[in-house]
Amino acid sequence: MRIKKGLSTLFLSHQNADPDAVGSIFFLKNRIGGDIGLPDPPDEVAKRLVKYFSMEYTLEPDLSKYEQIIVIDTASREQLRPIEIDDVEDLIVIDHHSSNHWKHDVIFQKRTSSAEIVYDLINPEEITEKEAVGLLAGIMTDTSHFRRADFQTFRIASEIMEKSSVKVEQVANIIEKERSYSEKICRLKGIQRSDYIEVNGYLVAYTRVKVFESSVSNLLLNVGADIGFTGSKRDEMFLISGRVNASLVDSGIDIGKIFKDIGASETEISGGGHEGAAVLKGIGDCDKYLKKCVDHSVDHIRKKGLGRAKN
Ligand SMILES: [Mn+2]
Repeated sequence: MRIKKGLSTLFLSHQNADPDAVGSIFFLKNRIGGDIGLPDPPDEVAKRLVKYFSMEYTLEPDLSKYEQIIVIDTASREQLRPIEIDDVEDLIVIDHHSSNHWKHDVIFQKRTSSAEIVYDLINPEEITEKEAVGLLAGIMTDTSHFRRADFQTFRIASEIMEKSSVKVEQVANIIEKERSYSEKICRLKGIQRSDYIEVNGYLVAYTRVKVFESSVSNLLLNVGADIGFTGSKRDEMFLISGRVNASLVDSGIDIGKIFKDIGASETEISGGGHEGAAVLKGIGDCDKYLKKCVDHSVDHIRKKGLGRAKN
């Protein structure tokens, strides 16, 4: 399984595409050419990148038109829905999520971002400013601004900066615009409506908002929760964003796996992501699944025998 130049190529990535997805696709598309398809519009931060790149994508790609399909930063085919993909011969999956469960061969590496994998795949001698911003944006957002970075992250970030003269601040200025008024309101309401339970000294907080679920889950951790869940519902659908702080991740709590397990037990639900950040979504009652998320994480804390003094 090799990426081939000269074939008509379609790039795909996951629902609610993040800067790692968009930045990695932009770079690879620049190098080998092709079209971009997404299941739904990108997340708020990735939208800023799309605008900066003047990147075009389609929400309803015709898969039969292409000789080669490259799926990036996507742990499972469920995360491409409503785009349905068969096991076509020239399907290439590039991913770094430990929850990856494609049955297909995957260019998988345990890296902190997909941007690092595509950079190493191409190993470019030169890199344009936009490419550099895209890759660095993916690396920075997937590592929480280098907090989860390892030595390979820094090697690649350093090479990209050396080859492009792009600095971290320039990327930060693009991806860190002031929060919109509606996001600020959602964050305030999220805190207002939040509740929490305590288990063995750990705080599990949960709340509901209409949008900006991941922003509100991050906020729950910022204000002191060890685990945060933010649910939203739209018509029949619900979406829950989950976050776990670094110390619980180090103790073996993996919210990506917890969500994947919940998703695997029911047909209308899918879940996945990273150890510290993941999404559960599907058709069903949001409150019921919020409670399920809380119950599962409490079980995991208890089963692992984790405990902490309340000081
Ligand atoms: Mn990623």
